[in-house]
Amino acid sequence: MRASAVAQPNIALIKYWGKRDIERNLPAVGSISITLRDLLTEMHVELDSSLPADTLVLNDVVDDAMLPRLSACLDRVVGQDRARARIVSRCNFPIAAGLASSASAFAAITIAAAQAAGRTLDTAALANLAGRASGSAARSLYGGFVELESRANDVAVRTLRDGASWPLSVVIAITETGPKPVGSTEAMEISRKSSPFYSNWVEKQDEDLKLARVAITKRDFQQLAAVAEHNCLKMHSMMWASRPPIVFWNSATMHCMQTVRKLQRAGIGVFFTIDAGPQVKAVCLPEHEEQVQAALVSTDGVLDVMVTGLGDAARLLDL
Ligand code: 2P0
Repeated sequence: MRASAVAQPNIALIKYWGKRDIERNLPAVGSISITLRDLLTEMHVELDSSLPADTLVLNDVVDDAMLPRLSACLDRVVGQDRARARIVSRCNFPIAAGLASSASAFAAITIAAAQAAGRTLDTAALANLAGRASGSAARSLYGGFVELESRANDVAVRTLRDGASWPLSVVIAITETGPKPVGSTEAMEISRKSSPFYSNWVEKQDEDLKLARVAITKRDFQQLAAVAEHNCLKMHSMMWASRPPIVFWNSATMHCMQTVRKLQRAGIGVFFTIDAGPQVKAVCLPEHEEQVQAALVSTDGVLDVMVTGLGDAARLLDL
C-alpha cells in the first residue's frame, strides 16, 4: 500500500489559460509544452487505514497548504472510500512561484497513488486523473515536446518529439521567490469572465498550435521562437486586460525580456516564455546555453539562474 514516483514540471510554449468545464477541470484550449529535466518533485504515498486523516510532509516540514488538493486527487485515483494517506514530498525548486510545481506534484502523486492502491492504469488514464487536479499536470506524464488536446469529455496527451532528438536548453531566470499573488485557477476564471480578449484567445489557439507543431516536427527553431513568444505575450495581454488585472510580471521580468531581445539581435538562438509568475524561461540552442546564462545572470533584478534541458515522463521509483 505504498509507492513513490517522481515527475518534472513542464513549461508551456503554447499555453493553457481558461477552462471550458470547471467541474472536470477541462482546459478551454489545447497546449504544447516541454518537460524539463533537472527540476524534480518526488511523492511518496502510503495508504494506511489506521490513519485518522491525510498528512503531508514537504521538504521535511509538515505542510497543510496543498493537502486539500492532494486529498481530492487521491479520492479520484484511489476512490472516495480509501484509507487515509501519509504523503511525503521532496521538491528541489521553488514552489508556487510560476515554475509549474503543481504540474510535477500532481503528476507524481497520481502515479504513486495508483500504484499504492494496486490500480493498473495506462498513461492516458493517469494523465486525465492528474489533469483533473491541475490542467498542466497531464502534460508531465509525458516527456520531451508534449501536446495536450482538449476534447469534449477528456484530454488527449501525446509526445510530439522526444527531447533527445531536439535537445534544447532552458535557462530559468528567478526574479522573485515568494508565492504568487493569485492562484492559476482563480486567475483563469477572472480572465474568462472579464477579459475583452478572452474569446479571441480561445478562437486563435489552434493557429498557434499548428505553427508550433510544424516547427517541432521540422526542428525549425525560428518558427518555434516566433509562435511561442507571440502566444506568451498574447496570453499575458489578455490577462492584463482582465478586471481586476492579472499581472504576474515585475521589473526584472521586463529586463530579462530585453536581455533576450539583445541576444537575438546578436544572432543567438533563444526565445523567452513566461507563465503564471514573474520568472522568465529562456529556451535556447544548446550551443548558446552559456551565453544566455551569462547574460541573464547579469540582468538587473535577477536573483538566481537555473539551467536545464528536456526531460522524460513522470515515472515510478523503486522503494
Ligand atoms: C500552462 N499555466 O499552460 C499555463 C501557462 C500557467 C500559464 O497551466 O487551474 O496549475 O490547476 O488547472 O495547470 C498553470 O495552471 O491550472 C498553467 P489548474 P495549472 O502551463
